[in-house]
Amino acid sequence: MVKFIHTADIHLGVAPDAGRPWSKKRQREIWDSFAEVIAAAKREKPDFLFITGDLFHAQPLKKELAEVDALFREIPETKVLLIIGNHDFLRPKSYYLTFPWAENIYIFKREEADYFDFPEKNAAVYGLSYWHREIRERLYDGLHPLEDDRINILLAHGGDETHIPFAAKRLLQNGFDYVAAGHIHRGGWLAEGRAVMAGSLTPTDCNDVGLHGYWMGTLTKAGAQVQFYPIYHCEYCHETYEVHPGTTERELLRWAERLIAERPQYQYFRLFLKGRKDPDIVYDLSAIDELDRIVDVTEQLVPDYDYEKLCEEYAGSLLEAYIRRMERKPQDMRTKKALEYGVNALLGHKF
Ligand SMILES: [Mn+2]
Repeated sequence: MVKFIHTADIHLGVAPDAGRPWSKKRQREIWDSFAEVIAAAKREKPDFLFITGDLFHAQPLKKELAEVDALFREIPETKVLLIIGNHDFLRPKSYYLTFPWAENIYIFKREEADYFDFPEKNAAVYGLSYWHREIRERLYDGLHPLEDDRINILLAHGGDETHIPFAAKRLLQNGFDYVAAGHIHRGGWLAEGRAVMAGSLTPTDCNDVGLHGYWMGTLTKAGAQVQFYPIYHCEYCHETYEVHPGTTERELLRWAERLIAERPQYQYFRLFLKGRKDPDIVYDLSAIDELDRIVDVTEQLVPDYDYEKLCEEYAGSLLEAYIRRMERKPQDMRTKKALEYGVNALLGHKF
């Protein structure tokens, strides 16, 4: 039996929400999240820690490798298996290649599939590292484990068109017992109980919504028992407010303030205003924008025009002619949009 922890896409070094007051704090929290995984390993003493790519957001400095190496030295009983992803991909001068790593670190250093054999655990771990920013070839498809009797684990990074496309099902058919993948920041099972996309350890971008964390479990030739463990340093939430023509600025501000007050401290918000608004009102959203934990606020409002009234007001003008003309067309979504955009343009509103 093999016990393991699996994480990916930690993106150490990134400072999310650039320009916002909490950006530095979030950068530090990403390191803290990684230290939390190490703490879990210290407690749980898994045989392996799988890191399936993008440990760093960009090419790491030597001192940054010294930081992670020191963390790995805290868990000498756990073997750390590391593949390098597309963000911090290997190049001839990468410190990854020359750093004097602790003995429990196993790095896949080639872009061709390789493996580490652990006969004492009856396990073999396969993988490869990126030497390019993009790899379009399906490098995992032709890969078969060498010894059927071993618990064969594949560490993979990619899964989209420009980063080693693969289908988990195919890799399992090739004979792997478990696929631990990285790259796609939204994690989840790729094949229930047999292949998992770790998801980023903690969100690195305000569009990485939902919970993030690491995976831990046990693996035998007969199957896996693996669970997701969330890390609550940061969760991005996208929230929508339904605006109507009577909505006031104060009402919008109250809504944002309520979110900040009522929701957990670790949540950060992107706000979206949807619906219809009075065409004469321009909301000043700077007060909302200045609130803590509000990443940004986006207006996606359509003006609530009274076209009859506009025709009266602008009788004899191009605007009236345009509205009348559009009224003669079939009244589908497209006509309505065209009418709205045309009127916006003619009235000089910016939407
Ligand atoms: Mn990646």
